[in-house]
Amino acid sequence: MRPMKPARRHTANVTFDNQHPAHGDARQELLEGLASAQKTINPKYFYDRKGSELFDQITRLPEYYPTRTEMAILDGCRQEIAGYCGSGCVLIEPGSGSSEKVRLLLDAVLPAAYVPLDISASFLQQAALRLGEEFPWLPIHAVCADFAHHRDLPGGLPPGRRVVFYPGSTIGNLEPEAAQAFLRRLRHWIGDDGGLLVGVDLHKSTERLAAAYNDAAGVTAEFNRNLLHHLNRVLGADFDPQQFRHHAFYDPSRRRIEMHLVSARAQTVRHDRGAIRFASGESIHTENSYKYTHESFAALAAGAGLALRATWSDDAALFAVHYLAPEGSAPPDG
Ligand code: SAH
Ligand code: AVI
Repeated sequence: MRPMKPARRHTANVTFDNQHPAHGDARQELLEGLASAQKTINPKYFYDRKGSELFDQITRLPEYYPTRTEMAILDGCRQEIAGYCGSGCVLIEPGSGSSEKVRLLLDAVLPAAYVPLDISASFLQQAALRLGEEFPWLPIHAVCADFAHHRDLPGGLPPGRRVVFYPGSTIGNLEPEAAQAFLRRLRHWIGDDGGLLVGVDLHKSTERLAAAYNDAAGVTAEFNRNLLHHLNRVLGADFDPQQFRHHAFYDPSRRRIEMHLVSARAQTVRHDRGAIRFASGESIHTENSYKYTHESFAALAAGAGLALRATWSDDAALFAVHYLAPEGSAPPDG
């Protein structure tokens, strides 16, 4: 990844604000993770341009039920959801990716503005421009940033009730304590009168979950290994992705999918400031994807000062969409 200078670009109803973190921050974080006893990389590093494209392919795989299930829920309940959001709100989406899901809500919610927030700069910019052409009435303020670093909402947004749209169970990629801290931050973003529409993947059979992260076409494996190409660019390293095997499994006791890259042999990877040694079979832990029940998610949200106002799910109870509001705040019609 080449470092990108902060930039602001305008195209009709779309602005693009590039606040991508500096290259040096990423280097330090990555090297620290690779120096720990269990080598670990933050899953946000999946999302270079190629990683965002591969994730898009994952969302269309037969085994990966979350995307189509959540889209069906949003599609079926959009009017009810709009009632909670309230028209004229400012809709903010952390981890917006292709901004595919928000399309299902826009004509019902009629927000005053949409703020897609993502770490994958060129993918975000292109997605925002496409959305802007499709919805010319909608002001779009795209912000490329690491959402974990933003204590406050990006500046320069229009006034209006803040509603955060956080679909895809992206919250599941955070450790529960970090997820709760992030919800607390979102609670701060939305103020006392805002809301949060969040998509959560549900705990279910180990077989179903393991299949979703071990697709027959091998796209998830490619997504996992693509991380090493990203690392090669950031660290000036010589990882050979073919020397690492994709490994994903569900741990029902912790209710999480774990993804790893397992070294196929003993090997030394060089980077521009040193070397990293791998024993045969040693892994880099690349992602956790936590699954929740309605109760465990409600408890997580309560710890962040947010109360469940509504829950929508599919008949097979694969996925849930929750509307949360600050505890003690008035209901939408109150
Ligand atoms: N919301 C979309 C995409 C989910 S994939 C959907 O529901 O399908 C997760 C998205 O979050 C990716 O687009 C990725 O680039 C983004 N992302 C992950 N970690 C991030 C971080 N720390 N800051 C900003 N964006 C992040
Ligand atoms: C973005 N996130 C919610 C996906 C997930 O299911 O945890 C990322 C992913 N990893 C492998 N497949 C999809």
